[in-house]
Amino acid sequence: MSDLTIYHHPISPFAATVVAVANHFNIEHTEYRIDLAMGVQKEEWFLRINPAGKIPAIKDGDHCMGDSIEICKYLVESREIDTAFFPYKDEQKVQEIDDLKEKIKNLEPATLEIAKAFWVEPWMTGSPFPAGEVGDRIKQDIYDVHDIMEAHLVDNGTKFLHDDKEAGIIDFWAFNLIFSLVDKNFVEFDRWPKLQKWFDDCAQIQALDNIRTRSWRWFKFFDILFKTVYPTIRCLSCRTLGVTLPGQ
Ligand SMILES: N[C@@H](CCC(=O)N[C@@H](CS)C(=O)NCC(=O)O)C(=O)O
Repeated sequence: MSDLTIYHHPISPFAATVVAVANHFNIEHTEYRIDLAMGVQKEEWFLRINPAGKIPAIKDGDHCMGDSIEICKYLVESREIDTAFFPYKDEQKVQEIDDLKEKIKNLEPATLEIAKAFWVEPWMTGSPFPAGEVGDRIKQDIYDVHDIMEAHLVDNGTKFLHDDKEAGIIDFWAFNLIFSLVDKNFVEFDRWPKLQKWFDDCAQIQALDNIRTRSWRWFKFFDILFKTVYPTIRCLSCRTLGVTLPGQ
């Protein structure tokens, strides 16, 4: 058995990034699913692995850490995989990669906000979908990041975000976040042709295609759970108690 354990949840785009990178570089590992709905990420044993109480996290022998990009950097460096994916020996390139991440850092909160507002909350709590201006406002944050990525691809003239031939650490991270929204039809690329092309190129990479397919299956499973099982339970328990919840 491998000494590396990746703590994840199958519909977390951040965890998907780490699993995809481990698979891309054939890094032997074991996956451990954290039940986020049950709050396992806040249990004491897990907080010892990642004090932030979030997935992804890893335990590699005695070394524990969290944060998707930091984990990916660590995996590549500790296994001495010195490629354009993350050329850790080249200080200037590492700085460029960090600057790029900084430039599009809003991708993280914007993705979480859309997933929460358009998926988790409506299906889990029965609250209404954000429609019209409210919905547009929530999507605007991600579209601002799309603008930045489109401009970066045009200026850089590269196929991927920081290299022309090989997808890199930021491509893996950004692709996983973006497909989690694209596949649920929450966002589209009509106004961003370069970004669309970048997305299609990333989608050809085997490890990314595999994790996307797996996430999609789990998404369908949770969709059924949220759309049918939870509302039925809510409806039955409300009838029993004689109360009406918003959205019913
Ligand atoms: N910056 C972190 C974000 C990780 C994150 O937000 N993970 C979410 C799942 S998608 C989580 O664990 N949420 C549980 C919680 O906040 O209780 C990363 O890149 O790893």
